[in-house]
Amino acid sequence: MTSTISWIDDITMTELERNPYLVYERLRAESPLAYVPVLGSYVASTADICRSIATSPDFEAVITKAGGRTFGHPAVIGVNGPIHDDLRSMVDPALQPQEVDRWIDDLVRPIARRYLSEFEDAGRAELVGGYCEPVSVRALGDLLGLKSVSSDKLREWFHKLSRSFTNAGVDENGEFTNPEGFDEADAAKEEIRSIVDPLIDNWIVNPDDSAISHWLHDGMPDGQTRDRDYIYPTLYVYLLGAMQEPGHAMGSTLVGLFTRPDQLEQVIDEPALIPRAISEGMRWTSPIWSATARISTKDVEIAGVELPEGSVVLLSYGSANHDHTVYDRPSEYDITRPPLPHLAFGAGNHACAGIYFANQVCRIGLEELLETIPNIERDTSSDVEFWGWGFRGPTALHANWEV
Ligand code: 261
Repeated sequence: MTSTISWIDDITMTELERNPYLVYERLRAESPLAYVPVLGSYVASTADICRSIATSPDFEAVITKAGGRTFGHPAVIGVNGPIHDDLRSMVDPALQPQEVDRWIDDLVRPIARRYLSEFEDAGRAELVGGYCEPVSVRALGDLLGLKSVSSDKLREWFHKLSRSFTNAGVDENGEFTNPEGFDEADAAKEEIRSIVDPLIDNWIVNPDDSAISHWLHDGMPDGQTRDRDYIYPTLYVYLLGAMQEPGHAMGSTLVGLFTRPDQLEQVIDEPALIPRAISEGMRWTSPIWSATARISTKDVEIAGVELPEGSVVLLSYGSANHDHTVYDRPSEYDITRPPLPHLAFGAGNHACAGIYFANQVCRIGLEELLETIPNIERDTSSDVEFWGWGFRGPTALHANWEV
């Protein structure tokens, strides 16, 4: 038996986190369903393979190894069958479009205006930390019932959970190469429990309109509530992805628009184009770039690769959304491209539950920003840096305008 040393064996977490696009362009071309040693699992990188695995009866959901280490069990993204059905029945009601439409404007618009008022007269701002992230966490935090937790604290939590969840590097024995990378999230989870446990104690006896209160009570027999240990892993899913990703989506959409000043001007003149701009932003830099996985429930052959039962496959939707067989010039942000569906919210029975809510938060956030500061420009004295392989978005976005 001979073994071939491949460039795939040399992929590092650092290069994926800095810029996964070059590596993944080559994976799509040469090995679209590849075993990647540093990740300790298979990776699906094309639109076709991601979609077929996400919707296949021969696979079910599984949480990634670092994800499971971070969230514990049962997290909604990593369970199947009756537990998944129950967790979806717990989170879905508040996220239904006709429900969201009743309160989304009253929830998000005042939040957006409040953060804008902090810098609109300054003529300059760093929009990721000063606007996109605070609007994202405050909207969801208020919905969940975490009004007493500051936006800065919610931001700190998602950053710590995010770095831990994507601390995926393993050695040749499958052991984490950076076990200390989980420490900050372990500490954050302790802090989360110290703050949320007393809120739960109160919601058990005094239910209110907050989402977490509904998670505890809805669908339970009279006088019973869901166990908090059963709810926490899914709350961590929210405190990471649902807190972080609308902010990533707003930030990436703005960076994309700044690469096309003509299109930015069009969107400012015609705010009805904002949903199109957001959809293209999420295709261009998908916030959940490679954070979910499936496991084969039998031996299967996909794209010429024999996968034994029990093979874990990471769904790299951020790569699928740059598949040149689907999108022309995929690395360009362009709101005029044909509005083909993308995979930023996944597919199949584990597709995102918050798709409508997240889109509305982003829409209202960008409507308020562009209406208040229609002469906004990117501050070109510094470059925009993106970071992340599991989750991806701009780390900072400096803008300025005449006041
Ligand atoms: C709300 C979605 O959150 C996540 C999605 C995928 C991985 C981790 C998450 O927290």
